[in-house]
Amino acid sequence: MVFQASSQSDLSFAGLPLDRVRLMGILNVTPDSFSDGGRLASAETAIAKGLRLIEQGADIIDIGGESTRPGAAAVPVEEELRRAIPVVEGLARRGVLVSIDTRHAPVMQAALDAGARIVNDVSGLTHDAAALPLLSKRDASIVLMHMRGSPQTMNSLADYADVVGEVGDWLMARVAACEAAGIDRARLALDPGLGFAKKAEHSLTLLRGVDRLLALGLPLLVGASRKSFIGRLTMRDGVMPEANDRLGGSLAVALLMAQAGVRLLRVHDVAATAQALKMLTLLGKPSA
Ligand code: HH2
Repeated sequence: MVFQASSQSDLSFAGLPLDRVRLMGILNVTPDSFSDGGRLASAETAIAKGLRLIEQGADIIDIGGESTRPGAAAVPVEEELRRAIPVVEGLARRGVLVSIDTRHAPVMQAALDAGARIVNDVSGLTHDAAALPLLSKRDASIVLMHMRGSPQTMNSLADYADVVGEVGDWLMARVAACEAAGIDRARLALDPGLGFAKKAEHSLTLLRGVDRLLALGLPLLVGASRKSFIGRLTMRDGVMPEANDRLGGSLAVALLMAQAGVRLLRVHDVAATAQALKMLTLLGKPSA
């Protein structure tokens, strides 16, 4: 199979040259991600986990205090702040490049004040009207992800004639909205939002059509790690592998995306992904 070279290697994101694949390690600070109680213990546990992900090869740590899984209940902003900000502060203080995964302007603001340098918004800065004006005054880098509706409603909105084209058009409209608000496109990365208002077939089509998304000319971030579409597409005897049992599928997607020229991957399993990418490079199939 011949993969077309892309120009991602000429780009950078949040100060990281995209001359090679960069891993965004996922650090969820939702209650179900902690086995023990106690907020301080939770923050310390999360900071230690973030540092471990960096040792394993992550370039960015993406901290999220609100689950955006399909059907997940919304979390009050105060609670999201209490969960995420001490962890942002603890990791930023240790020199980690921190991304805050939030749809809420007050959380973006507090995270940037605490040292985060990337805002990762699954709503592409559409959820909170205060987000664009806020970010026009700050110099953070921004991930614009495609979705429709909210985590509560998105599954019913997965209806596309040309999912790659429609997602690309929507993302470029968000780039235009950012530029109109005074945000330079050099600060932006795009993300097709696998699994967000997408049926499994849509996520597959987006991955197969990644060249068209790369051709948009902005850094492209892909988050397939442990997503339910991998589980749904790899069912055995009608049983879907649990999130923890989707590493094989997640690595397959990561390697194919790297070969296609994607330079930003959002992953849970940093060590395994870094090892797989190392082998890809050694085998003479470095990303384009
Ligand atoms: N996926 C999730 C959350 N944030 N951000 C970006 N840019 N791209 C993604 O694909 C993306 C994202 C999925 O969130 P959730 O289902 O809560 O699980 P997890 O954070 O463990 O991936």
